[in-house]
Amino acid sequence: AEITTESLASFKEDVLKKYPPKVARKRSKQFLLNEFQGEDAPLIEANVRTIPGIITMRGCTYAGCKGVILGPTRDIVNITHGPIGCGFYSWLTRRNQTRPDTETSENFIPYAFSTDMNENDIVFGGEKKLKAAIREAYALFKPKAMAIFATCPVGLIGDDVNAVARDMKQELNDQGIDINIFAFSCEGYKGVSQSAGHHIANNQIFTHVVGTSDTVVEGKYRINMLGEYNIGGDAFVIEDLMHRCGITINATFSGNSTYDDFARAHTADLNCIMCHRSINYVAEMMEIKYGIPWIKVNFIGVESTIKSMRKIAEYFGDQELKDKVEQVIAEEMPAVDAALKDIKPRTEGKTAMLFVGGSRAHHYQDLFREMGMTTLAAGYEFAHRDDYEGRKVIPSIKVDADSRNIEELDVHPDPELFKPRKSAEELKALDECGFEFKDYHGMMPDMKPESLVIDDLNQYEADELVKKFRPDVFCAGIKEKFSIQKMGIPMKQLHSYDSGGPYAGFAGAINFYQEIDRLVNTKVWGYMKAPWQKKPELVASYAWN
Ligand code: CFN
Ligand code: HCA
Repeated sequence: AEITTESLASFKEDVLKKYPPKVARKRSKQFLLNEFQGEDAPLIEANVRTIPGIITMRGCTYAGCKGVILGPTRDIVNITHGPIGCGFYSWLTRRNQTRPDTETSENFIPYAFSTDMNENDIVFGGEKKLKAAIREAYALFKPKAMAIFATCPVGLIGDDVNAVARDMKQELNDQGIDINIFAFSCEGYKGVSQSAGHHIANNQIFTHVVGTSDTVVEGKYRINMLGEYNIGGDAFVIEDLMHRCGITINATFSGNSTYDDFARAHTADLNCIMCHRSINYVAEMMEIKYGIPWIKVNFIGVESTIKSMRKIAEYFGDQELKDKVEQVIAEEMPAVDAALKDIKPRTEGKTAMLFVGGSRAHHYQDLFREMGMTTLAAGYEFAHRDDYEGRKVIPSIKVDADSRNIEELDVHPDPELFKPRKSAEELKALDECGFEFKDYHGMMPDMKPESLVIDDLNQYEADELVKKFRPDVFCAGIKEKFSIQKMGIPMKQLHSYDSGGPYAGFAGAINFYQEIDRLVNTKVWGYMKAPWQKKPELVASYAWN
């Protein structure tokens, strides 16, 4: 169909017609034509249960906790308490890259640790097996920390992972071993999606690890990079940019991260949040407890990268830093301009659809915009309303500035070393200074009016979207990849980046431009039909020969 306001608007109607009335009513609230006008954001229902029977794109709570937040950490032994599939399918599939900082530093990421529960454990309980696994893993690897993750059957049979973690920490500590062991009740069914898993991971990391180390990483401008998971090496590009600007990264959550990163996170001057959806909870808690302000950054897209670098410089306020940032930007831009000049004549005017996770379906629109491409439809799998609409429109989730009582908190035995980074008054002033520290634009205000915004897209709707509008590229995950390609549409995975990346920063943007150019201009999609499917008489001639 031709892409017009009318055809996009009527799409919703057509799709919903196929559902039973009750399902249609529910789905219709998660499905809208974007007409974002400042404060009058249209309401979208998000973070609600998927209707059983619908083939959702979503993953589970365990995936969000173990796979996403803790998975990229190098030196914590992450033990999955569950059937082997849970551990196996969350093992390195996310393409989070690692680079140990010394030859001797630990890296357990190449291992999948699992209790491999079977029928016996389900019937008689699996706690003993879990304890044995912890003893065995300690004997083999001597890690400084272990994390236990509950899967669906664990919750159903009632194994208490938290009690096991407590007991085993005690047992090993009693032997004079310095180890931290903590558990996550992140059973897959616990929430409606990965999102609940993020929250559980944030809470436990904050409770058990953040603030437990005295190490201070020296530097003039010291930040934590939150919500950047180093997929395809993105974090390496960002680290390089920060390094060249003279900015020190004190901790990352959690791309290529270490236990010590988390433990000393409370000593940074500023928290920069890349993926708000997955890590806002830790940032919020660090602000309340340690007085560390947080700001949103986005290193996907050249414009966003520049904006983010300037925002960090402006926070610190030093002219020296501002100059350095401008210098780094100036060094990077010629290559970006050259790449755009090359590819844009071939990408301008093309169309994209993005249905990914909880932040990328928004962030990657910037890259497409830079290439002159239009996003026709987009949505998250599991983000919340604030990610769609922009934080500003939901004041209830904003920390009430007056409730910050950081001065009264006994933060650390050495108050000189660990005094709150900012006082409650200073934080309040930052909130109110209008410098866009906290505010960010959600997906909807950044998208063209009259584009489709669909939450928790499912397979039927994805098929219909592609059949009707035939975008030049469709972006989603591995489950969508082949059904889309079979319809003759190029498909780019924005989770794992297929085998590509990095796409962050300037170097990453250039990579992305070039890959998308190749993808949307290749002729291969014209060969979807075999010659004899187009010309049946060929069958006869082949048979004859
Ligand atoms: S790396 Fe992140 S950027 S953490 Fe999150 S919301 Fe997932 S694993 Mo897949 S690619 Fe995706 Fe985001 Fe944040 Fe990744 S868009 S779904 S849970 N996600
Ligand atoms: C997850 C991880 C995932 C899955 C990606 C995909 C990832 O949700 O458990 O569906 O292709 O990025 O690896 O989001």
